[in-house]
Amino acid sequence: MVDLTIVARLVIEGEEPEVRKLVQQAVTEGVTPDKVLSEGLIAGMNVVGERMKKHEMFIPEVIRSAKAMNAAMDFLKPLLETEEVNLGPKLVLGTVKGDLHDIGKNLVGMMLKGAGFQVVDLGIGVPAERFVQAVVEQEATVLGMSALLTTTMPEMGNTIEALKAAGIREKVRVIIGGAPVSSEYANKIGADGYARDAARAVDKMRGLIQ
Ligand code: B12
Repeated sequence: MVDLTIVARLVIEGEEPEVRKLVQQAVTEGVTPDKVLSEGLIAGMNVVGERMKKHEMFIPEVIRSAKAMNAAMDFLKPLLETEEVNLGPKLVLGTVKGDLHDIGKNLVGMMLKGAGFQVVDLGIGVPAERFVQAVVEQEATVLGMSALLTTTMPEMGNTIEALKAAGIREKVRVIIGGAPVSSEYANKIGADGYARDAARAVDKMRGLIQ
């Protein structure tokens, strides 16, 4: 019988082929996919988040862990969907219009997937109206926006205004991030939260949706 704590440890170590193999084996042995997800993959990524915050793990290692988790998720996701398991809160994520920086945003997306969120990544250069459309279509609970340029930061405020104009501002929590952004800026534009890195983004999002 596969020990799920070993799956978690292999996620932390970023051992993609082994994670995938053990996850498949666990399901074959009759462990439910949601149990594999929560006690193996998510448990591992939670440790990764904590270690990242304490600077005990660095970005390349975090990306390795996230890739290991994502590879196993490719196998688990169809099974979770047929089981009608609650896949977790849905987040629409993107880098704002005029901005093509996506390394940090991608890391945030990976960590959130690791934490059990469903992430709809709209990519880079996303205009306000596209964010609004995606929030409606996806029935998202959270909207996450990234900006790395002082010139593109105002797009976050523009998107919040567009959410208000569409009458859906109250339906979605808005969290922002990126090097030039701060919690003061989040307050100024009326966002619900800010996080300075991917590990804290997970904590913040969990707090926001409670
Ligand atoms: C890599 C990089 C690029 C790459 C981007 C590649 C890519 N695919 O992303 C390239 C070379 C393409 C690039 C282009 C440009 N860049 Co550039 N770039 C950088 C650099 C060196 C690193 C950014 C990065 O990836 N950091 C690593 C990640 C992990 O950190 P992060 O992005 O901050 O993300 C973390 C947090 O911020 C947070 N976070 C991020 N997003 C989100 C979202 C949410 C919802 C949450 C909660 C948290 C969160 O969590 C992340 C993970 O922990 C920075 C310098 C720097 N030190 O920041 C300059 C920098 C951002 N770039 C800069 C500039 C000026 C440009 C250009 C305009 C240059 C030019 N003249 O062409 C163009 C802009 C093009 C455009 N329209 O966007 C300036 C911005 C200055 C300013 N204040 O506006 C910087 C600061 C460099 C500098 N010191 O001048 N750049």
